Amino acid sequence: MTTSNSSLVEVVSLLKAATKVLLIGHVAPDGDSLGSSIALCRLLRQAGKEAYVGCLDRIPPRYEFLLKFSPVITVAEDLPPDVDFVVVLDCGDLPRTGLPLAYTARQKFINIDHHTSNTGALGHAWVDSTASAVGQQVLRLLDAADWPLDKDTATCLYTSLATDSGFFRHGNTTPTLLREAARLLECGADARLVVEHAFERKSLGELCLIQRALGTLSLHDNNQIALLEVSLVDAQDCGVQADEVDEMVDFARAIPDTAVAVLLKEMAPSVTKVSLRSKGMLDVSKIAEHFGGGGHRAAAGATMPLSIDAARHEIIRRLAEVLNNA
Ligand SMILES: [Mn+2]
Repeated sequence: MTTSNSSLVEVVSLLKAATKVLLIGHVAPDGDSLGSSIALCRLLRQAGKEAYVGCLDRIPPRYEFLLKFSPVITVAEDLPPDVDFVVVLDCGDLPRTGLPLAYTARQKFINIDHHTSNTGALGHAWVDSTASAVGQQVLRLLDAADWPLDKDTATCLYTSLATDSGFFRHGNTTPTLLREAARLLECGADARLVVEHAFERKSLGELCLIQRALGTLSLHDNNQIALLEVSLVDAQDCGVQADEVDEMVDFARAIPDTAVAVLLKEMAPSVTKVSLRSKGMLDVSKIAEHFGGGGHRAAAGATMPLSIDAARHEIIRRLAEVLNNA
């Protein structure tokens, strides 16, 4: 799926006509899902609407600074019972929002997303896989709606653009992304605040877990695959939630001449999350989809109903198959 201007126009007119809206991203929230939801909430409130942000999963400490820009509903009981639309941002499938089935069953949906794996099946969908972050889509939306951009909303959108591009390091760092980030800075976005919290911050526990995870580094298939692991025991010992260490996969990707970096996180004895990063050659979203997940060409992930040992075996086997047939 790529950009469709008609869906942008449709989404703008639906939101302009709405009076009460809930914004929600995905579980295991990141800077894009939170930054874009909070930014859109602020824009809708400034346009005189009743708008709420929901996030029914733990917000990682590095993104807590965003809460000063808007309150966030964190328990399902506090969700507004009847809204004109639930706007789902940065994911396309309802289970990923964490919303209870009893709640979603009676809602209408707008979906704003940039994942290639999104088929556009959720409500009024605006899927633009050319966008590097949903924050860019929100920026286009506010222009199309002719809504003003204040400095705090700009900071939320800057968080979204910066985090989804790995602070302007990943392959999705396009000229457009940089121009739009510059526009956000011109509007007063506090880039230093975002960098300090969302990028530089590392708790003692996180450093302890990185130390342990680096000890698990293994190379496979003629060094084409670099793999790191976080066990449940190590995460618990260090007092860190496994969802806080996703960027650890960058250590594996740093090794020259590897084709793909893998991070395995043991979430429960037979639940393992896998994060995949490629250097461009390999489309890892295809690998993730094979295991029921999704993502982007260079960054993707899946949750596997397997022990960490079984997940390691499956992932290496699948990657080797694809790499050797490329
Ligand atoms: Mn995103």
